[in-house]
Amino acid sequence: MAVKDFHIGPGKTHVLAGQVAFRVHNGGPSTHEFVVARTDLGDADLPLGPDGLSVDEDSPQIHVVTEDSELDIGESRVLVVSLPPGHYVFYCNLEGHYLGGMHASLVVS
Ligand SMILES: [Cu+2]
Repeated sequence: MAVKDFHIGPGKTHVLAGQVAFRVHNGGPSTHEFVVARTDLGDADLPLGPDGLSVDEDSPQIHVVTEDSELDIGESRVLVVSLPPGHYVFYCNLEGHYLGGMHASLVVS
């Protein structure tokens, strides 16, 4: 998994349910965050909050599973999450980054 301006590249788009390890590397050139949410919506169709610049994580259509905030440039982290089957999206929710294209989908089965 790589996050960088303005891209999130999934290593895979389909994994098996259970413990899923995300190795997240911030390729810069700015600070990013990494949010995993369960939703039936497509990764490009998430509702925006009142600022119009970031995803509305209070929306009943989105269930945030985990989030790793403020990855510094060049930093790598491993996030291990237990994921039941479903449709997930990940994105960076710093102002404007989602709109810039920092989102991707993952199917867990
Ligand atoms: Cu970002």
